[in-house]
Amino acid sequence: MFKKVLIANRGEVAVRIIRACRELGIPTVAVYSEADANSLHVSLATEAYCIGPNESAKSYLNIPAIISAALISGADAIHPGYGFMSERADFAEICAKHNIKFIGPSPESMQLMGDKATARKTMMSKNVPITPGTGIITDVEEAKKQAEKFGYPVIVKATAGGGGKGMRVANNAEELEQNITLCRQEAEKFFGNPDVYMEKFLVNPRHIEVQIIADKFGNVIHLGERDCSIQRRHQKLVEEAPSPAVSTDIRKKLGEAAVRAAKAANYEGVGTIEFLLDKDKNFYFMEMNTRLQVEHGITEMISNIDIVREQINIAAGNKLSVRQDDVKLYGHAIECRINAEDPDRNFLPAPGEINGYITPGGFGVRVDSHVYSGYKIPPYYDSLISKVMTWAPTREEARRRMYRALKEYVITGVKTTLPFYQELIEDEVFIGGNFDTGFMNTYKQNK
Ligand code: MV4
Repeated sequence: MFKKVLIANRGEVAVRIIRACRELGIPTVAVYSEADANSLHVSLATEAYCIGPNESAKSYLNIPAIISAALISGADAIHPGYGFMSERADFAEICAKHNIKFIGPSPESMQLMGDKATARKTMMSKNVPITPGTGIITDVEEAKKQAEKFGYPVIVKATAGGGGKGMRVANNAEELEQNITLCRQEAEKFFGNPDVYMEKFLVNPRHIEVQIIADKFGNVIHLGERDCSIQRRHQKLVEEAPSPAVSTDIRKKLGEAAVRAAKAANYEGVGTIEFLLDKDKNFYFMEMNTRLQVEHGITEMISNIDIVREQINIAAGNKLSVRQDDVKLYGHAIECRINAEDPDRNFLPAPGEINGYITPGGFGVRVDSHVYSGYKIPPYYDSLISKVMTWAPTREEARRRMYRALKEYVITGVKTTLPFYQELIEDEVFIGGNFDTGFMNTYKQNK
């Protein structure tokens, strides 16, 4: 096992990882920016190093400072969490050069999945369903012919993009030509790679993602799906597991496709295969997230498997502790991401000092957070305060428990999205479970 793990992250995920390390008996190293000196991850870790000023670019993305902290402290592994360095193949390579284990997949797997056109090709070769589409577009006239064949609308995507960045929908040939030009310019500017490709555009699908875990011995398991359809501008708001739209039969097919996808990438570690599900219950591979995800906790609740503990164990070279046949999914879990944002002002970030704080508790309730009464939310990073998760045997019980937990939760001093969720959880479309990625567009209009 590792002698010491450095957590190259902040906020609730840093706390989550420190907790897993503690339970494994591994000392931890926190790194922090000047703005985060009073953050909970700093006091929970065994030791802590300031790695730079407030801005992420000078601290949590500062590779020399992070590597120096690892070398000085004698950490033999780095956990990148999510965001920041978590999907940077170059960072994983630098870790390897310094004899530090990057807790995540190989740089090669990350690169393969980071290039969306290559990922699609790889999936196609392993019979993982993908949307009708093209490879990298080289000839605009040829692209127009292809689009006629698929039928409009189509979506132009940057191969280096992902998570909703660098994509544009076209409804006709004229828009397609414009969007290819615009998308190429944006892709060059944001990702340093102008290559774009095209897919048939699915209108208001569900966002379904499958959690997988793979060890270095070629064992790959899946832990079922999460439904992340309720999102706003590609920020997830509510996630649940299992999806109300997925039957036992589809779950098996999704899980098997996800395992094939992970094997195709020679994947090692924890990861998520993102699919879109259409009205006829056809699913299509979208992308793979080669990291631990924010919403992993709801999968832990229905599977009873500690995903971060497995992740650290696997990175240390151990075998998966469970086989697919041992995975028993039970009950239903829901997560609400509570942010320091003003829902009445278009979710405007609302940093500041929390001066009163009472968390919900009781059976089936989990709150993952790094905040406390007196904590100042800095304006430099994302505005996530906490993740409220509830579990119960059925969806309706988990939903009612969520309502109860959200009503118990007190956060004063800053505006939060708590009131927004208290309303959403009682929305009749949400109660019915019959929603898709268009949910927030219609929800807003009716409020
Ligand atoms: C799509 C799509 C419809 N058709 N691709 C956005 C995030 C990225 N992972 C993929 N995305 C989409 N790709 C085709 N061919 C619709 C989206 C999409 C979306 C996907 C999941 C969750 C929310 C979304 C919101 C808008 C668009």
